[in-house]
Amino acid sequence: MGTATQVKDEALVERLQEIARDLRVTDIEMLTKAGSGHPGGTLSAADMVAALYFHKLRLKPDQPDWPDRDRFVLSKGHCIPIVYAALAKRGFFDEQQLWTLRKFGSPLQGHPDRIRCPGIEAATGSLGQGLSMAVGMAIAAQLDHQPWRVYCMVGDGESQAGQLWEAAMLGWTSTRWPRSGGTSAGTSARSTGTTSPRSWTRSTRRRTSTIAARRSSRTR
Ligand SMILES: Cc1ncc(C[n+]2csc(CCOP(=O)(O)OP(=O)(O)O)c2C)c(N)n1
Repeated sequence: MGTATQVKDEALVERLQEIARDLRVTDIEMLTKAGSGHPGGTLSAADMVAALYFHKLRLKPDQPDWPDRDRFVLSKGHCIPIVYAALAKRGFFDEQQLWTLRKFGSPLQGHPDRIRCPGIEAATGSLGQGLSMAVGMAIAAQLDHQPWRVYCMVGDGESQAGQLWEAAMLGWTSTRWPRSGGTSAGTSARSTGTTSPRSWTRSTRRRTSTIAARRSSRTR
């Protein structure tokens, strides 16, 4: 049984590697045609983008706003061309659109446009903000007892932004909020605390102002 699973996984990995290779080629062609962009960050994201769009994410390309879809937030928004390549390959829009990257009036801009480009969940590009949006979406799903999941990709340089740490803290804390009735958010089994979002906000505010007061007394 172990061997059979292994073979199946190898076939999947091989298929995803092939897709990632195609995405890389498309990415470089797009950037070359546009005459600008971020080859390093886009190429390094290819494997994960292939795994997300061709294995993990539950999506309906003909219905980009399907309410139960999984969400993907590319926090390092400057790397969006590799996602455009994946979206076109999945059928969210015509592949010919790819050659309009960064052109005036195109829905495929150098940073993602949630309103104009199908399949985009968040307008990102100002580094450090995407995880906050993703955590907000995940909390919304959790509070509404929705089954969809949220994935977020951040850059290693971007990880130095303090806002990311704050978003991670909020995400972790939200797994401790109690859920009334529903069990669908995936984290409900881990729900052990008795904190409600409102009382959590109050106590965090108190803790934050205590830390700020301590800091200012140290600097005096
Ligand atoms: C708040 C903010 N500061 C600066 C930039 C400019 N900027 C664009 S890409 C980049 C480097 C990002 O590095 P990393 O997060 O490691 O991403 P990768 O190397 O994967 O492209 C910077 C500083 C920005 N987009 N947002």
